[in-house]
Amino acid sequence: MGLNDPGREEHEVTDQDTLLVEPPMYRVFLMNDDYTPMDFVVEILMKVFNKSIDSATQIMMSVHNNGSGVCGVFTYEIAETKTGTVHRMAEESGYPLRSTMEKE
Ligand code: TYC
Repeated sequence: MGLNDPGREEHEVTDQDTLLVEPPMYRVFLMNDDYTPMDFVVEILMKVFNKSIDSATQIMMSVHNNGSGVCGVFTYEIAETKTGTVHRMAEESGYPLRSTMEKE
């Protein structure tokens, strides 16, 4: 099956078809602040965004130096869940770390 399935009917690609095949994707960002410890940000990137320690450290340093940085690209519900998880974990630890999401 799939795009090359000979039985697949050809038809005009409409906006609705595009939505069904490719859902909108959202970039999730971490924002820099002056108070959240670097180690905590690395832990978040590893636990919530499944980054290796090297990749997490690179992203954390980029956010620290540039003000914000992309942690990953997800469908809406997954992006919302990850953003909420970042905020819950930060709040539980008493840090002001913020995460935002933006449609690609
Ligand atoms: N700027 C913070 C510090 O110097 C570290 C930090 C990095 C905070 C990334 C948030 O998203 C962040 N402790």
